[in-house]
This record gives sequence, C-alpha cells and structure tokens, in this order.
Amino acid sequence: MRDLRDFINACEAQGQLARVRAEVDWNLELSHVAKLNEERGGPALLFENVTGYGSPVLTSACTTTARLALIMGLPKDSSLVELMREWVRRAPNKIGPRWVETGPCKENIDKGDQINLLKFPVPKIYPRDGGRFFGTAVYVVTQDPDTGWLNLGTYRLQILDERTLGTQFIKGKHADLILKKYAQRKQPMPVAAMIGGDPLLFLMGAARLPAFESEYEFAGALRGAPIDVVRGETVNLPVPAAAEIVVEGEVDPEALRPEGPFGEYTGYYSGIGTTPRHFIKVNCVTYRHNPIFWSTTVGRAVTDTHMTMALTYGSTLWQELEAMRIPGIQSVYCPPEGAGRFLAIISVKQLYPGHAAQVGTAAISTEMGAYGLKTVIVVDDDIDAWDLPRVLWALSFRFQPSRAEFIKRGRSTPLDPSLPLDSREITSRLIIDATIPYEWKDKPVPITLDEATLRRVQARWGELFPNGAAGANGHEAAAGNGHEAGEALAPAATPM
Ligand SMILES: Cc1cc2nc3c(=O)[nH]c(=O)nc-3n(C[C@H](O)[C@H](O)[C@H](O)COP(=O)(O)O)c2cc1C
Ligand SMILES: [Mn+2]
Repeated sequence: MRDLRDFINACEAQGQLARVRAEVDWNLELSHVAKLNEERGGPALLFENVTGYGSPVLTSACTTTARLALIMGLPKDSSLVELMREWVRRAPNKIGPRWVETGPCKENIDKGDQINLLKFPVPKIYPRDGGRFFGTAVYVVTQDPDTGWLNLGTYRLQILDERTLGTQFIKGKHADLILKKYAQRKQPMPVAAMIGGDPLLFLMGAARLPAFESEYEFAGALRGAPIDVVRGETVNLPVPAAAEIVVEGEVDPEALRPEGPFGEYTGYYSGIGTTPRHFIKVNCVTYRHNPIFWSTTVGRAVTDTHMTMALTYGSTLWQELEAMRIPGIQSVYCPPEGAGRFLAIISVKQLYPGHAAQVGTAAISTEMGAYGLKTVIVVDDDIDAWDLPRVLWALSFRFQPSRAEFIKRGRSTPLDPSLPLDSREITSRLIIDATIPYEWKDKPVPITLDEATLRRVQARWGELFPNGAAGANGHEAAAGNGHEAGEALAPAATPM
C-alpha cells in the first residue's frame, strides 16, 4: 500500500467503502453524514459530489479496527490489540525515507496568486467551530535546525484565509519544541502539511513517539519499506511523493492570529471563542490531479480520531514499556472511548514484589503517559487488558483502594474537560493496582471446575440441550459463572 488510492481500492474490494454520489454540502452536511455513519460502524465514505467542488472527500477511513488492519497490512479480523502487538514487534527495524526525483504530488504546483486553500472541498464539521479545518487527517513535517531531526505530527489546521492556516501546536508537542528553536534564531520555521500518501503516515502523525525520533523512519519500520519522498518546492523538507496535497509554508514564531474553536474528540470545545495562535503563511501548494481531500470527524466517541488514537497512543505506550525492558508486559489497552489516552489498562505477569507498581509508575513516565494520561489500571496476566468485564471483576475483587497511588501533579492537555477551563496545564493521576500482591503468601483461592466432570458435561451438551438453548459447547455456561479466567474458561472454550 503506497498511497491513499491504494487504500481506497483495497477498502472497496473488501466491501468497506461507500461512494456517496448524491450532492452533499461541505457546510455541516458532509460531516453529519460521516458522523451518523460512524456511529453505526459504517464503511469509509468517499463523497464524490460536494457542493461547488469537482474533487472528492474521504471520511471515516479509520473508524473500524478492520480498516486500521488494512492500513497495517494485517488480516481484517485482527483485534486492536493484535494490531498493537504487531506495531511493537515491527518498531525496532527503522527504515529511513528514500529520496526520489519526482512524484504525483507535483502534478499541480500553485504559487503566488494561484494559491487558494478554498480550492479544496474542506468541510465545516460542527456549528460552533470557528471555521473550516483544512487539517484533520493531516500530518505536518518540521525539522530541528540544530540536529536535523525530522518530525511528523498531526495538528489541526484551520483555514484563516485563502493563504493562511491557523495552527494549534500544544505546548511540548514536537512542532512546538522545534518552533522554539526557530524563535531563538529569530527565523521563520519552514513547514509542509500533507494530506494523503501512505495512510500509515497519518497514523504516524498521531503517534506519540518520543522526541528526536523520526516518524518517517518509524513508518518505514511499520511498512517494512522506505517511504518515497521528494523535496518541497519552496521548503527544504522531504514530502511524500504520493501525497494528495502538500501545503508548504512558514511559521513566524513571533506572530499570532485568532484560531478555533474546534469541537474536540472529548465531545467538548477546549475553549470559549478564539485563541491567539501561530499560523502558517502558505507559499506553495502542490497536489495530484483530482486530489482526494481526507478529513476525520471528531466529537464524542467513537469516531475515527478515537480509533486512530487508541491504536497509535496505545501502541506507543506499549512500545515504550518494552523499550524500558520491564519484563512481563502481556498486553496494553487504551480504550477508544477514552480517545486512547486518558485511561490505560496494562496486563502484567508479575515476577517480583512491587512489579505491578513499577509498571504503573513507568506508564505515566513514558512520552505517551506523561501527557494527560490520568488513570492506569494494572491487572494480572490471567486477564487480557481489553477484556473489560474481567477488568471490572479485578477492580471489584482484587483492587484495594489503599493500594492505589495518587499523583498530584503531571503534564496535562488543554483538551481535558474535567479540569477548569483556565487551569488545564497540570493534572492529577491515579494508578490502580488491581493485581493480587505478588508477595502475599496466602493468595485468594480460585474456584476451578473439575476437569473430568467438565469434559464429561461438554460431551453431553447436545443431549442436555437438544434445542441448542445454552450455547453450542457449554462455553456460555462456563463463561457466565465468574470462575478464575484462565483455569475454568480455557478447557470449556476448546472445541470438542
Ligand atoms: C485528528 C487529530 C487531530 C489532532 N489535533 C491536534 C492539535 O491540534 N494539536 C496538537 O498538539 N495535537 C493534536 N493531535 C494529537 C497529536 O497528533 C499527537 O499528540 C502527536 O503525538 C503529535 O506529534 P508529535 O508527538 O510529533 O508532536 C491530534 C490528533 C489527531 C488524530
Ligand atoms: Mn514526534
């Protein structure tokens, strides 16, 4: 899969794409169709007839695990955790981008008076949004002027006028760190913002890789092949050759313009009215013929932003725990309902006293966890991190509030609606150790089924329930009784 068109074709071949041929207005109507579609777990949508425009809009690309699997080149019935496990497995083998002479992103080159961001069918998503957001499924490349570190980050971009994009580089995000370096030098920061290309690049933009790591190299690791890049026309930055649209420009570190508001993935606005923020002065736009404009929806869970972040934030948390060489991590799950970032569940096979506590404190000190992660739940290895009924079971019967760790101060996000609007820089955190303490000599005695009786009962299932009333092989009967997960369930779930 090299570009967005390959992805669209692959979705279509799997029956995971709907073409909307009827006319739809970019002003609210398109986003509302997408949002309702996403709430029903519907397909990716390609709007082919947007009022006043000749080129299409793609939405809902990442709303389901099946389509995230497609992007990662994995079977469509993979679970989110399987995608994350594979992400962590592929992560170490970084492959840098490959420079090529030219590519389809150069099919059209607009400079000077030709530049007009409103040439593209940019949706307005919610009524109270401050305008039309060019950048949602976008990724922005910047480069550290001292070290050459190339960063890709997904930051929303609002159309302020035909040649200006408002930005929101939240403090400490990598574009913000790099912009500070340009501020010291009193120079504008060159940037390029891309839509399209390998859809993995959007996931990379949203991934919480540590500073000084290049998302381009990481994309190479996940894809198992280099990303082909060409040089920008007016910026000395690599841009994906197969991108649909590339916006090149510069950010003046001293200049601000009103930006926002924007309906966020928390289901709330993160501020009242506009906020003065940095902006991109656009110097060149290059794009393919019939460029596909890719947009995400946001708002209350679950949208493709939530699914994207559940995969990318969860994977980077898991990967960083592995990089710390903490043994015994079985699985990590950051539920999409929490946008993959406010709540993390980690399953660990404990090997020594305090191991579960180490996992909890490590999680909140990773690049991902140190930013806004509020609650960590650590469970034993007999519970899968994504198995929420079992996690609730552990919270009820293994967790003891006096063993929770309360941390008063940590880096927060301005998006968190649980904090007052004027003080969202610092958050508290809670680490819930819902494991059975390793050092306990006398551990709670689990109830187990009798193996021989279990097998006999399973063999008689058809005779006991000739109408199939209680499930095919007794699985449901065993699953409902709350026995020790690994022990009772495994044999019952085995097909006879
Ligand atoms: C659709 C979408 C929109 C986002 N908008 C912003 C934004 O406006 N500002 C921001 O700082 N982060 C935003 N994020 C989160 C960042 O993409 C994420 O934190 C990423 O790690 C940033 O890249 P960096 O770590 O290289 O700075 C957004 C994520 C998604 C998926
Ligand atoms: Mn980064």
